[in-house]
Amino acid sequence: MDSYTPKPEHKFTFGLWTVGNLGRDPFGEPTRSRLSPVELVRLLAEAGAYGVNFHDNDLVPIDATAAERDRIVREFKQALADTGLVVPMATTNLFTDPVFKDGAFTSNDPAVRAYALQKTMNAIDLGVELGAKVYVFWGGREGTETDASKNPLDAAKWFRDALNFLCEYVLDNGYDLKFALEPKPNEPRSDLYLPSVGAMLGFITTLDHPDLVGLNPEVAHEHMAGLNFMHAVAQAWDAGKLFHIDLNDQLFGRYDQDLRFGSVMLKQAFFLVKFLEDVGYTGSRHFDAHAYRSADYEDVKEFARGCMRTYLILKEKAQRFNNDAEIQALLREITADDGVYAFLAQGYSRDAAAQLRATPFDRATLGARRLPYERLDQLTVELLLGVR
Ligand code: GLT
Ligand code: MN
Ligand code: MN
Repeated sequence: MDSYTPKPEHKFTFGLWTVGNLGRDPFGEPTRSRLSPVELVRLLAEAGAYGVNFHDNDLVPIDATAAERDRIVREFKQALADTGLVVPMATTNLFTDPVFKDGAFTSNDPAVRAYALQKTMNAIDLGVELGAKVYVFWGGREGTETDASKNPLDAAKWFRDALNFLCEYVLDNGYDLKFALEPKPNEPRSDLYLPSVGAMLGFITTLDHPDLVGLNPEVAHEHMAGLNFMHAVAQAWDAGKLFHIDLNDQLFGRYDQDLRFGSVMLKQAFFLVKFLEDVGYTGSRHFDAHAYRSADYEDVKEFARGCMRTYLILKEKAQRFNNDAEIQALLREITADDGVYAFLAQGYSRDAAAQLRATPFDRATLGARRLPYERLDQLTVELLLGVR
């Protein structure tokens, strides 16, 4: 037990599909044998996780009978009770089965769209039964290989109609559940619709119940598009839409890697953790990552521990950054405000505009102002490298 040991208050969660990943990739067969949901719950409990999330079919196979479903759910609930793990989030698998090869809510086939809705209603019931308060929508197949195949305006309408229908379903059933949309730019489709956090935020404003719908941003997905994830998270937070978060790691310009949190882009991970902790994000810290294909289940446990431990180490580094006298003095210098422009703080008024127009600016002096960002960044790097 040290200060990097995960505790329930940290709200570290994993999907069944993360530690349950078999090591299959497009070029190779599985390298790990399948563990049951109950075994995965035990593994997560041993690693120190707080919660476990799932797709409907991570728990109940797509072709299970009603009796099988009931037995599986009963055993899973028992494993939760035995370990103390909770289920904060659930979601639907709308991507594995061939029925979804052209999309789920945005399939060209109305029967597939209807089936996707029905499957999601059932999966929402399952998630709510197990205590989920957040319901994720990752549209893994909602996209195209060829734009000859689909009109993006039709796709947007179908996706909107589906979310509106499902929001009504949640309200009608009195469920305490919010939706979190998870954007991704590509993979497995060549292009996915609504590819970034910004795109999803815009889309949510077109829904019938925008208050019920927020974001589940994922590190890897914004990185795949070469974007600054922390900025995307900040925008979602600013809009009151950071309902959930998928933490992992990913180098720019690569296939979908889903690496252990903080394993490749440490500085980005640091500023992300610092942001989440500074603003007081209280939701799950969900790790949507998987262990290397070379790992056995002992190593999978190390992977899970590593995600949480790195988060907590970075959290401590963030505190150190906030308490570092030299760093804070630099930040005060950079953001100094003598109050001269306080008249702009209330926004536009005719008086403020007139006063602004009459204000002289010394452009050369402003442009020559000292901004010691090299010093600041080096101090940050030294702090991260452990010599500060
Ligand atoms: C899938 C995907 C993830 C999503 C999951 C939720 S499943 O593994 O790569 O990013 O969050 O459907
Ligand atoms: Mn991913
Ligand atoms: Mn994800």
